[in-house]
Amino acid sequence: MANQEHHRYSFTAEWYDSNASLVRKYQLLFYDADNTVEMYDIKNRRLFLKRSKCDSLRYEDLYIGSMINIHSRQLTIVDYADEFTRKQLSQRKQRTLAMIKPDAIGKVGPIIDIIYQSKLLINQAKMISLSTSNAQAFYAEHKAKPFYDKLVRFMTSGPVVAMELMGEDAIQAWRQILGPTDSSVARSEAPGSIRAMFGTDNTQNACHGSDSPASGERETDFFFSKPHKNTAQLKNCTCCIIKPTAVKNGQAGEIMSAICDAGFKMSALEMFHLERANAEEFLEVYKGVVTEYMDMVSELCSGPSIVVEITGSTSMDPNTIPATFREFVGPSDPEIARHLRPKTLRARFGKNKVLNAVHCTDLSEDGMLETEYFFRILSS
Ligand code: 3AN
Repeated sequence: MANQEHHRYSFTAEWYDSNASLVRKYQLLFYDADNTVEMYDIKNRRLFLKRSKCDSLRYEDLYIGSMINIHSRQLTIVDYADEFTRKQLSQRKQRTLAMIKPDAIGKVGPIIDIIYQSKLLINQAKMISLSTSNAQAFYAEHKAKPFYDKLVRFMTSGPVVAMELMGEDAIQAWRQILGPTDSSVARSEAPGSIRAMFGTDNTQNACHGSDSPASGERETDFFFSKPHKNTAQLKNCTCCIIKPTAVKNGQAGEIMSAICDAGFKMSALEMFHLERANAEEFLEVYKGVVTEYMDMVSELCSGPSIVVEITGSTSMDPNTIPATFREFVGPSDPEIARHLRPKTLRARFGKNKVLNAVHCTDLSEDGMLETEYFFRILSS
């Protein structure tokens, strides 16, 4: 530890005070030596929060646009507040578009797991079906190429998952993980790469990655700056939320793989950065019923969660999906789950009653309602 350099990072952060209906601005200081934070109220020029520990906040969470939770208050980082922080952190923020193509849609779990094993951060994610005109526009630069029509047909043959990845040198890092364009070349030259493992040839090559900083910006904007219809079917379904702590711990890919291995289908998927008011509204039925309600709310808005619409394989009775999935998720307390039902998701991935890795719909009749809350009401 002796030689390790420690730093203080400084940001401008905003908090929406719903009581006063106004946005309050703070200077937020983060000390990486002991994971402490300190806050100053900018307008009133006074200390707002004296330096104190905030274990849930990590260095990786500190970037412009990030929503962070400090002692149950949800703040958005809007700017760097000094040159040191700007210099140090702006290098890390390259964006790239990663897309899981239709041929690899059954491999979303393993692919997301590979991303979380790398140093890249998933900042946004959404499953969509590309229309022909969107696919043509996305690949406009290849319009004159002989494979263009085939490529457009392939890209519209089923759903894709678009993701904004962020990190230092994200474009190069993701292309390295992808391997060469042609999957058979990938198998000989980069056998551990995604295209080697999950691709077929040079069109059906599992995933896409931006090839330059300019295309990284353009392509992430293409998917995330305007609305694209999600793939939710909103019937015969149930709702699964991979909660922020599980996402932060890099468990989302493994959880998705476990869900698919158990025979469920992920028919829609989107990352949500829930605001506190939405978390409270969604969990309202537990208010006054479950003692951990407030902690459950805090957990649900403590960072990005990945929400999945779960449907069944053809062999499953569609009416029983919420109940069958709930069985598979297991008792809400992971300690109990580990004793009684060790193969369930919460037994495998949960820590305690609040940090229990996943939420699933409790009552069968609510499966559709909860899925609608995310994929119809909140989905952009
Ligand atoms: P990459 O995705 O590796 O950057 P690009 O940008 O040259 O490769 O090509 C875009 C997409 O076009 C590829 N992902 C692949 O699906 C398809 N493609 C590229 N070259 C060929 C080819 N020779 N034949 C068929 N499809 C191709």
